[in-house]
Amino acid sequence: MQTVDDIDKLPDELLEHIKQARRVAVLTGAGVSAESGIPTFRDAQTGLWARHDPMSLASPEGFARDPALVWSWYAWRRELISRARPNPGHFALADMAGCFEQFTLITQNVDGFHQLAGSDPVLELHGNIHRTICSVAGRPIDHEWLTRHADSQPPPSPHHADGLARPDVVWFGESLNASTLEAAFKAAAGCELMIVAGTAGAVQPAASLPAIARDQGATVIDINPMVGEITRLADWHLSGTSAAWLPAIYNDLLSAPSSTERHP
Ligand code: BV8
Repeated sequence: MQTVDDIDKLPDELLEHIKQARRVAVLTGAGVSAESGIPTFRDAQTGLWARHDPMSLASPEGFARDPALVWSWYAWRRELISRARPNPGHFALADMAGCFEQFTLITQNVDGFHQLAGSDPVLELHGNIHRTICSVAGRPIDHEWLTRHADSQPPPSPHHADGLARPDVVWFGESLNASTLEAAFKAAAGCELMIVAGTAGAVQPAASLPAIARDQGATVIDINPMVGEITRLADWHLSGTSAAWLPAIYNDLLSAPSSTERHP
């Protein structure tokens, strides 16, 4: 693994790998939204939430134990997200998608910032905090219903007598959406380049994607100010923030010939 910390000069060898790639997969984690002001998942949650373990709140057991607390935690996070905006890292990923023949964006984040920055489609492995479902039937609950029943925390479900409103996110101990996960595995297995940005690589099965890419011969880039699980298996570690490195990569790509010129 080679570490690069000079944002102004991507090594020629790395730039060549990026320019020559036809099929690219990207895996993002909470670090990509850090510069939008969203605390990363394992950051000490600020204020009211400092005394709670996010791992226990983001679980079916935590919701069953105290639905009002979990509902309020997600309401706090939704409020934080609604006041924040995507950062240059999100926009650079949306922009660079057009530089490659195949570009698959896979995220562990639930904030919807990739879509807000223009990325489409986005494989949301862990769901989306802005969507709400019934805790029993799993069916979507619309905002109009939630507003009408805002006096209950959480609101009841319109789909099942025993159901409650819960965020449409994947909690610890819950399975991921099978087709989303299959698409992510397929992208990791078929890419020539995987860019991993802003993740500690601590949560499965998302954290297995970079190893799948590496094992089939892809070049793996880890963008992170710290060294973590992913760094150890990556070919390149771009030491620094995603809001700095992703635009730098895109700017270097812009100086390259267009994808059709590159791949006649
Ligand atoms: C499942 C939604 C079947 C909710 C989340 C195999 C082995 C061991 C354990 C397991 C396994 N398989 C399953 C498990 C259990 C569990 C798991 O992985 N546990 C871990 C903790 C050991 N996995 C599951 O339960 C998954 N389900 O597999 O179903 C099953 C079930 C049970 C048992 C077996 C099989 C479901 C996991 C999904 C959980 N839901 N989110 C919500 O958000 O509220 S996970 C949540 O935490 C996030 O979505 C994200 O995935 C994760 C946080 O990770 P990161 O994104 O990496 O964020 P983190 O804060 O950790 O790190 C931030 C990084 O950014 C750091 O490296 C930092 O240096 C960097 N950074 C900071 N600033 C910047 C930056 N980088 C760039 N720029 C910056 N500016």
